Amino acid sequence: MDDSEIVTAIRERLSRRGIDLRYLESTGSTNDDALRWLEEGAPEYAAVFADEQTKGRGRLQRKWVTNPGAALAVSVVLYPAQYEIRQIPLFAPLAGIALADALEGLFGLSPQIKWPNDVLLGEKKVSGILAESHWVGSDLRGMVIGTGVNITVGSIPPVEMLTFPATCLESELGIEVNRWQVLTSYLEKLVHWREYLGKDMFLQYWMEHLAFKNREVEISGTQAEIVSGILKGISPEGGLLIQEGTIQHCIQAGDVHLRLRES
Ligand code: BT5
Repeated sequence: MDDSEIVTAIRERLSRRGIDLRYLESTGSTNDDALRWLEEGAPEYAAVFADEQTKGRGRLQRKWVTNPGAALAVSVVLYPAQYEIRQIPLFAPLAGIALADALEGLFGLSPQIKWPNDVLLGEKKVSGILAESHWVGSDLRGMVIGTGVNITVGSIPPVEMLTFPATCLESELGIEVNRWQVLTSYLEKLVHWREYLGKDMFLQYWMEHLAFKNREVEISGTQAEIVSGILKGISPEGGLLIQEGTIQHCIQAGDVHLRLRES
């Protein structure tokens, strides 16, 4: 089967789960495409997948590299219900949980979720997630969750571009990986875990897969002072719990960096 036949088969399979997938050979950023689609009235679970991104974005306009044929770049439209507005910080972890679950199920890997928004294999970044909200005044119109997953070695950017070590699925597994299979499983898991957003099962899965648990870490950010201590877990609202002596900090997601403290 060539790519267009595969896409047709996948579109059909995903549409049975309520996912409407658009495929682009090359685009600037799938998050921009999905945000545009949202403005035009996209259905929930409208998804844009591209083979290549020329202006892939990370947080705070950092660059995300998606080389042709080497990676997954997919963005999904979601409409948080009124009661979920206070759970907005859980939407990026939702994607991390869905991807971790897909990688465990497909390949028996042991992925870890680096708070708030990366998926790691062997303490190296295999995936980055960017959740963006579309507000009109104080009205939340919808959200887009973009996920990049490195599949072949060609997906890994040059080391001088990296702020954290990177890896890809094929390097970790030592076998060829079918990215269409990863895409399908990830989107199906996203729909599955959306039902459990913020519930005990969600928080438990997240805790079990939280990177650097019980290790000494350092958190820094643009406005925050540096906090260092033992990473204890996450709060039900999605904050990161850090124990510094007798003080417990609860760090909220934003532009914060989490790193292991060298001993
Ligand atoms: C992220 O940002 O990790 C979120 C990346 C989200 C990418 C997806 S792809 C689909 C959708 N469309 C988009 O335009 N974006 C989303 P952040 O935590 O800020 O990390 C960015 C940093 O990761 C960069 O500054 C690089 O150091 C590093 N980086 C860039 N490309 C990478 C890659 N392919 N693999 C690993 N690290 C990478």
